[in-house]
Order: sequence, then structure tokens, then C-alpha cells
Amino acid sequence: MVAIDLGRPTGSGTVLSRPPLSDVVPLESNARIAKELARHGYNAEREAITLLASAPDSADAVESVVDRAPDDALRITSDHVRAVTNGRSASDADPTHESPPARTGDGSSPGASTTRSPVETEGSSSGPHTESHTTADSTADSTADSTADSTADSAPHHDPDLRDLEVGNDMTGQSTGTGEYGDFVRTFRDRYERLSKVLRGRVNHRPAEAIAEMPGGSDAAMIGLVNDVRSTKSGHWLVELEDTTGTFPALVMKDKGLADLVDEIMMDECLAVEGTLADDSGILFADSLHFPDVPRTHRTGAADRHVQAALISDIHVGSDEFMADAWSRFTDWLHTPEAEPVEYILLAGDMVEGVGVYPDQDEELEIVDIYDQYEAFAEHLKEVPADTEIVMIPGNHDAVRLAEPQPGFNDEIRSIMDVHDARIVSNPATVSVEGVDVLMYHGVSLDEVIAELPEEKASYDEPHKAMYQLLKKRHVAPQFGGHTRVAPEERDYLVIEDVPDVFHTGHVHKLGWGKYHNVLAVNSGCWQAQTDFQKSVNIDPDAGYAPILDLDTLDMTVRKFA
Ligand code: D5M
Ligand code: FE
Ligand code: ZN
Repeated sequence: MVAIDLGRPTGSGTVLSRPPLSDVVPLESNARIAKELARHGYNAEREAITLLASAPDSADAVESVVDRAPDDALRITSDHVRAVTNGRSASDADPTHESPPARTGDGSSPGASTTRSPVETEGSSSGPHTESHTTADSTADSTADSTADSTADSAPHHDPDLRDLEVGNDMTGQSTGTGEYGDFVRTFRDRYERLSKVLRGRVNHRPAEAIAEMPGGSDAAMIGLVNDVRSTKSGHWLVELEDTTGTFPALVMKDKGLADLVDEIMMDECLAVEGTLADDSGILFADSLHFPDVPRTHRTGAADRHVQAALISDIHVGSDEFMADAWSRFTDWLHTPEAEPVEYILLAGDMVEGVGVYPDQDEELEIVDIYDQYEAFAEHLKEVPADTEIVMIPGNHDAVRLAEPQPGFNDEIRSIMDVHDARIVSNPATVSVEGVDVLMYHGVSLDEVIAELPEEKASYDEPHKAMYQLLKKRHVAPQFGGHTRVAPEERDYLVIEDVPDVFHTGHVHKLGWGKYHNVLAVNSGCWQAQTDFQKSVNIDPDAGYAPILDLDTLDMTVRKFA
């Protein structure tokens, strides 16, 4: 990475990665330059924009860069800018560009000069409604700025060499399912194999077939996929489990104190039951129930530098309700010094509104052609600094198959979006970002979890609690044959085999986050205002928020741009 020597009389010969902008250039000018370049079809590196902003005549420099950029360039790099500003950029800048004030973290952060500071909300698991709203200024010094100061004169920012992003579990291009019965059998066998392994250490289980042969009155345990859950006339519950040898019923008596757990059971998930066999060995009287769950001792990874990721989803470009202004305020903010640590954006699906997703959806479409929607989305992506790493998975509104796992976009859609060379992976997918394992899943099954579990365990107002349930089940979409479509594959890609450090979903358009056994669950809001359908069912979306995750501490700050 090339550091910019500003040739400033700093006395210490400090080499900065980029010139601080406070006082020198109005903060919004970076964003303005980014937009101007985007208008010409270019995405730009932050450093390129900074160089342009500090040129004596920025407008002129932007024009020259656009004129002289190579024909095949998709993005403007700092080299392109240097090629045109050559010798008259930073070092020849007029004297007012000298000695910008140090960012001391005393509250006089550069953010003070902008009138568009997003509201920052800090808090934990209670969603956006209960937090105190403070200005960006008063909180900026506690996080981003203080670290920016300490590293400003040592490590250059946005050094791609410091970046560490690995994608695991991407099934794009790996789909083998033909939709035949045998494929489904394979998927569920794989689910059983991998989730029963998680439970095996906790119970001394036997196959269904063997349990039926055990003497009456024996202690027994079984691990299986839930075949049926029913309450009986007398208020007990019958839970039928299935393994590779057959099915076996367990009776959960109402006085066993297990009602709370029974409430959480969903069809087709993997469960263990321990108990005593009836005299005729025909049924197991349950003493305990076990979900695969996340160990309480889960140790999370952490970045070894101060770097952040924005966790967002549900942009819905193409909808009448897409909030273009809020999105612009977000991308403007990404160009400010305060957002400098935000080197990653993790996008959890529903980039566009799609077509024919819901009945009568066409009445609320601003863009009716799906490809045009992605073209428009690509325009909005151009406003994101080019050196921001973007990882995206599809959602139920995107142009991929609806059944999960959903492969990443096809080449045609990818080529529309290649203005920003995002990593496009499947839904779900696991990404390791600077040592932090993030499980990204769009979240269609959350509707089901919320519909089937009691309000206090999962609700639209506290979507993170529904996410806790998926973590507990170690599966992102346990139930088959309902609202969530599941595609048969050789492997059950929806199993949460490795415990993530962060679980990121969207879909329900509600913001909520919290920790479950050390795993941070974040459901990002959306960038779409309330639709007619949502109005009719009283869904009040949390639109225009960007949860920002510190990858070194796993602390979250939510910024509001609407
Ligand atoms: O869905 C956003 C949220 O709204 C999600 O919880 C489903 C629900 N939703 C939205 N539109 C409909 C219709 N027409 N029927 C049922 N449920 C709906 P998203 O798919 O992300 O737009
Ligand atoms: Fe959505
Ligand atoms: Zn969705």
C-alpha cells in the first residue's frame, strides 16, 4: 500500500495513510466526489477520493480523472488520480491545507462539522426503541477516533494486506440435488449424522430399533429428528423421534418441568430424549430433552486491530419504498473519517425487491424489470468506497432459486454488480472476517420460528431471540415443508456445524441484537419503508439503520440514517 507523504511541516516527518480532512475540506465533499464518480459509472477507492478532495481544484481533478481513466477501468484508484494530478495534488496544496488539527478524541471530532451526523444508538439487546440517542460526536471519541489516532502514524489504513477474509461453506456451484426423493433422504441423513454427533457426548443413546428390544423399565436415550409433537388429552406431550433405524415415541409428562422446552420444539429438528422405558417397551417416559445447542464456553475470535464491519440487509432496490436518501446518507458517512475503520460490509440478502415475490407486489414496484433492479442496485453500490470489502448472500427477493440453500448469483447478475467486486456467496454462508466467524443467513425461517414459538421466546420486536432458537437447534431452517423452502442436497448446508462468533440475519426488517451463550446475534433492519402489506399486518419495519460491529471487541453500535 502506498502511503501518501503530504510533505507537510509536521515536524515529526509523519507519514499518514491519508490526509485528515477536518477543517480543510467540508466532510461531505468526499461523498460528493464519490457520487460524482458514481454518476460517471465509476466506483472509487477511498484514497483516490481523498486525493481528489485535497487537490487544489477538486472539480477539475474529478473531471480529468474521468476523462483520462482507462477505458476498461471500473474503479478509480489512487494511481489514476496521481496520474492526472501529478505534482499538483497534496504537496502543492495551498497553505490552508496544512497542519490539520489532530483528532484528539476530546469531542472535537471532525464529525462536528457535519449537519448530517447519523444518530448513533448504543445498547444491547433491546432493539432501537429503548436506547438513548446521542449525536455521533459525543460517542465517536470512545471508539473509532481514539484508535484512528493511535494508528494514524504507524499502520496505513485500508491496507489490503491487513485484511483477512475467508469464505467457508459456500455451496454456489455445488448444487447436486435433482429434486428426487433420494436426494431428500440424503439431506436428512446428513442432518442427522452431523447434529447427532453434537448430542452424542451428552446422552448415551441407542438406535430406535434397539430401544424397542430393550427390557421394559430400562433407562434409555434416543437421538432423532422430530417426526411429530402432539399434546395429549390429559395435557402431556407425545414427541416422536426418527433415526436411521426407525421411529420411537416419547411421552413428556406435564409434571416433569419440561413444558418450556417442549414449547421450543419444531418439526424435523434434531433432539435427544432421555428417560425410562414403559413396561412393554413401547414408549419412553422422558426425563430430559436436549437440543444440540451452543456450548456456554464458546470462545470467540477477535481481530487484532481496530476494524469494523457494517452488518446490513434488505435493501430492496426497485421497490417504491426503497429509502434512497437514507442509503445515500449511509454511503456518505462511509466516506467520512469516522467510518474509516469500516472496512467490511456484510449484506444478508434482499438486495433488490424482485418481481412476483408476493401477490400484488407489482403495485409497489418502482422498477419492474429484475435486471434493471440489479442495475440500479449496482449504481447504489458505487457510492460505497471501492476499498470496502463486501460480502453478500441472496435473500428471498433475489434472482436465485427460492429454496435454501440458495446459491450465490449467476454470472449475469454478477456481471451487473461487478462495479464493486463483492464476494457473492450462498445463503447461508460462513465468513471468517479477521478471525471473527460470521454466519450469514437471510432469515426466512425466522417467520416460522416467530409464528410457532411463544411470544416471549421469539417475536418480530425481538428478532434476535428467534435467532437464539436457531443457534440452539444448530440449524438455520429446521422445519421442512412449511414456509421455508428447503432444497435437497447431498449435504445439509443449513446445519450450523461450527459455532459462529456472530450470527447475522435480516429478512424480518426488524433490528435487534443480543448475545446467546457468547454468540452475538444481529438481525439488521432494512432500507425499505413500510409496504402496504406490512401496514395491513401491523409490521413496523426498522428502516435505515446500520449496525456497526467492532471486530476487535465484538461491541456493536447502531447508526441511524433515516
Ligand atoms: O419480508 C419482510 C417481512 O415481512 C418478513 O417477516 C415477511 C413479511 N412479509 C412481507 N410481505 C409479505 C407477504 N406479502 N406475505 C407474507 N409475509 C410478508 P421480505 O420477504 O424480506 O420482504
Ligand atoms: Fe427483505
Ligand atoms: Zn426477505
